[in-house]
Amino acid sequence: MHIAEIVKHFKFEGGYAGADQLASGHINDTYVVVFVGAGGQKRRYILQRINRNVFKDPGLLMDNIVRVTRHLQKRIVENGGDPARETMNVIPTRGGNSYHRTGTGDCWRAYDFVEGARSYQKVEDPLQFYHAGRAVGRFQMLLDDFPAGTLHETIPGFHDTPGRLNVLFQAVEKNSAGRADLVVAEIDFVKKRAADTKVLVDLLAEGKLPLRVIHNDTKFNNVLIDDETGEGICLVDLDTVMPGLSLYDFGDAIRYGSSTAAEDEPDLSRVKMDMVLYEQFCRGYLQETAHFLTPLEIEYLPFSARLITLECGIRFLTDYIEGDLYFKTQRKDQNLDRARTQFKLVSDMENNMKRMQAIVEKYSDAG
Ligand code: GN1
Ligand code: MG
Repeated sequence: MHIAEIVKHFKFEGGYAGADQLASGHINDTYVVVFVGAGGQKRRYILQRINRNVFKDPGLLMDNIVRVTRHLQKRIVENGGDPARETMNVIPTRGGNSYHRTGTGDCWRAYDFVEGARSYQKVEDPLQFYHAGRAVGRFQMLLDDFPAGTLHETIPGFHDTPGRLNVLFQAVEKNSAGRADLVVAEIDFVKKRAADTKVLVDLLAEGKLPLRVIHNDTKFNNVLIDDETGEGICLVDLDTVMPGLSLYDFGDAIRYGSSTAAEDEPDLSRVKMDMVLYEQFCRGYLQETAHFLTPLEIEYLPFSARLITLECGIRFLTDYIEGDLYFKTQRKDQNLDRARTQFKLVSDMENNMKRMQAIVEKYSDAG
């Protein structure tokens, strides 16, 4: 595939001057493409190939993204913000579509590149995580009047945790890569927590928790941080924007950002739940959301971090057992390492539950 060919299909300004591939995502292929205008000025864009193994219907996915980013633009303008910077903006194709399909069926889409900002793989300073909390909270706040039920469920059952557990059990049963015997302890860890997997889906089914528009992938490296102010500008990676629970976004952000180590750290003695980071995220998140979240949503925030971390561990473990078919891997046992870090964090959170609850109470009272 030639990037120089793909870029011709998009409404980019200037002449194509090159592309760099970004290596961080587990799912799509991402490039930064550079264009140069007549006066020599550079303009950058994000170009991505959508992973068709994960996203079966790119049209529905892009429809979600276009509608949500339009809504964000409107609300940002109403609030006196800068819509070119505080949300991702889709660049259409020359034919006016939100994505380009090649002759071989690959699907590509493009965004404006937000200059003067970057994302980080790891939190470098607790204040950064406070700003990430504000960015995640603001995303939910700006979408609180969007009719969540009208969005497409592009990955059905994305946070159906009991469903994810069943898929794990099926993978163990099938043992297609012959790895199930290597992870008996991990499977046992999950089995002991099977009851937890039902808690939030049951509350949703009973109508006790509201369905909202959520991002579904609030890892710290999906928050753009302003180079000058250090503030969280906006969330990137909007592929999984779908209807869901606010709790999932909070939980996923804590899962990834509050860990003292990388998601795939092989040395578990380095993996811990950092309570200082947890507190900073809560402070930022609740500053933006305490006024509209329901009391039950607030009550379940600490639990959601534990649950989403367990769920992500279940997904990594399943993929390991199935022979690494879903998440990109760069080395042997990477998915197993990922699963193990998640389970270590779950244990840590279980031991810290009381403190995690007290911190949420502290910042929601002020809200
Ligand atoms: C995947 O796209 P990326 O790499 O940020 C995954 C998330 C997981 C995450 C774990 C569509 O996210 O659900 O939480 O990896 N995305 C999808 O790092 O499955
Ligand atoms: Mg993603």
